[in-house]
Amino acid sequence: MRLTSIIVSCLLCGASAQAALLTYDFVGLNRAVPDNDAAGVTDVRTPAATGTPEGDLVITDVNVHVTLSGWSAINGDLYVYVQHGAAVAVLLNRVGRRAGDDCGYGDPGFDVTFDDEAVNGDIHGYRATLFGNHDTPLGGPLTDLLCGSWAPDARRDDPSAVTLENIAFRDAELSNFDGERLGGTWSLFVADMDTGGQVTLDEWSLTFAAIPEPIAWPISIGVAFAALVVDRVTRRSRLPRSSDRHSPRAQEATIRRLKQASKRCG
Ligand SMILES: [Ca+2]
Ligand SMILES: [Ca+2]
Ligand SMILES: [Ca+2]
Repeated sequence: MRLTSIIVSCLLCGASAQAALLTYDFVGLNRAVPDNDAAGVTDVRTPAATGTPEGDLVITDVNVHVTLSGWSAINGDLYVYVQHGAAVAVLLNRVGRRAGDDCGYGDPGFDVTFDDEAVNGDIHGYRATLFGNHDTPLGGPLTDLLCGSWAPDARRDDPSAVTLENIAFRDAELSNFDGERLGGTWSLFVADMDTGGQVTLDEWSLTFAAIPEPIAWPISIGVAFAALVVDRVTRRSRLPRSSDRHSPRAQEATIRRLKQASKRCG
C-alpha cells in the first residue's frame, strides 16, 4: 500500500523542472500620486497573456521593485500593494507608523526591491533596523544601493490604524502569488494617505521564478502501473531462491546426514 502510494505520488508529480527567471520592467511612468487621497493611482500591466506558454508558467517566487520619487515625499504617508487575481501583497503600509507616532517616517521616496526572503526583513521599521532608532532620518530615499532589499510591510490593517507593533494581520506577503499562473493582469496601487508632500510613481518591475505546470497523469494510469509493480515485487518474493541450498544451515544438515550414513556403513 505504501509502495503504491509513493509510486502514484511520483507519477502525479511529473518530471521536476528547473525554474526560469523572468523580469518585466514597467518604466517611464511619471504618474503623480495625489496627496492625501485614498483613491491613489493604479498601474495595470499584462506581462504575459493567459493561455500562452509563458503565461501558463507557475510562480514559485516573485520579487517586486518600485521607484517612488519626490524630495517632498513623505514615506510614512504611502500605502502600496500589488494584486494579481484574488492574491494581494502589501508592499508599504505607512512605514514608521507605530504606537505613539501616527505620522511614520518622513524620508523622501523609495527605490527598493521587495522580497519575502530579504535579509533586512520587514520594511515597516526600516530606520530601527538601520540605525537602532526611529528618529534618525535617511537624508534621501530608501534605496537598494545603500541598504539592500526588504521584505514587504505585509500588514493588511487599515492604513489609518496600522502600527509597527501589530503584526496580527501581517500575512499579505509576496508568497501569496506562489502557485498562481504568471499570465494575466498585475496591478500596482499607490496612495498617499495623509497631507503634505508629493510623490511620483516612476517605475516598477516584477521578477518571477516560475516552472512549467507539472504534468498530471490520469489517476487510473497511475494506479494501474503501481498495482503492476506491486504484483511483480510480490511474485518475486515468493520464488524459491536457488542459493538456499548453499546456505550454512543447509550445508551443516548435509554434513550431518553424511556422517550418520558413514556410521551406519562402518
Ligand atoms: Ca518567496
Ligand atoms: Ca523572493
Ligand atoms: Ca502626503
